[in-house]
Amino acid sequence: MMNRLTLVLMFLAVAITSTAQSSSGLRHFEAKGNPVITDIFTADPAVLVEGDTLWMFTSHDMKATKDVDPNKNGGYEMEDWQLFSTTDLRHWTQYPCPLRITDFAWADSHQAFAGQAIKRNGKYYWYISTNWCGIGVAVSDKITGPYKDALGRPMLTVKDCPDSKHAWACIDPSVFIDDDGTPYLVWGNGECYMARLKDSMVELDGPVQRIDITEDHPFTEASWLHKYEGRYYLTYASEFPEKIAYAIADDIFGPYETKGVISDTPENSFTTHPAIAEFKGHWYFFSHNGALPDGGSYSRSVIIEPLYYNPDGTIQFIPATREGVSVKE
Ligand code: FUB
Repeated sequence: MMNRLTLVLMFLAVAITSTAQSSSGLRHFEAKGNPVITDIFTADPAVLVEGDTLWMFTSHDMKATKDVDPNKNGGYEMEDWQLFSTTDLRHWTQYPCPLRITDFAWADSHQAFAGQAIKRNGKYYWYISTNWCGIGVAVSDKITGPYKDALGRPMLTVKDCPDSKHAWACIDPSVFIDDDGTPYLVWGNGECYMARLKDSMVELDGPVQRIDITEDHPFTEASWLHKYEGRYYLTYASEFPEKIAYAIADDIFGPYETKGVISDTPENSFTTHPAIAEFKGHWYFFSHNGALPDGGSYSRSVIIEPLYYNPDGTIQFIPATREGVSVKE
């Protein structure tokens, strides 16, 4: 039988543990299917696998939690980016906000659009977009930050999107390091662009090249590059409202052959935004919908589904479910 002293000691242990968690700024939660994160609105997932940990970098929609003019900022109210980690896709940790749009003094748009982070030479480089002010890059010695603007100016602007005419063409950077160690950046809205990066990760190494995507599944935005069995997969948001389509190439700069739609327009959101990664021997697809209460196209939520390849390397259609991933070890 527990005596009173034991009960008091147990209570103190619990109290001390929760205080330690809140003072460290970490928040632990369990995902109950899709959407994965239910207490803030998250969008544009980008993932980085390190050993047994999957890190997820997201945009942060603040529309539903703020009293804002619905016509302001073209509907988006996005001031910072968020970081999460998991070892089983079910138990998650959220970290103190590692990067804000105000960390980029030149970003007069004040819009923290989609980005992706990667590790190189012992540092983490986080490429972000800002709507019409261009693509920036932040750097940190630790994945959890603090991150600082690596250049003090945009790394790319609409001038680096030579075939584009609209102000928001230079968004949605996705970074990829090939097996031989060469880094690449792919980005764009309306038109898709790609360039090799220097080892410094903050400068282009060679010309910007336009990636032609055939008209059967036209390119809108949200490119994501990955490699599977020696071939390059360019996954992207197509048409509007957006679906996710993909194309495959033998050379990273193409030509890319479109292979079809792998995910339909998500529930209650006219945008969608893919990430694809292998984690613990299984492949996963990350995206967003607007399915939370108060959710919508400007208050989105990250979802995760399993992804399967056919024997010829094509990707099976990914139905949207509320169940999400089942945890696989
Ligand atoms: O989240 C803002 C923008 O909406 C992203 O940059 C696009 O990919 C779309 O998801």
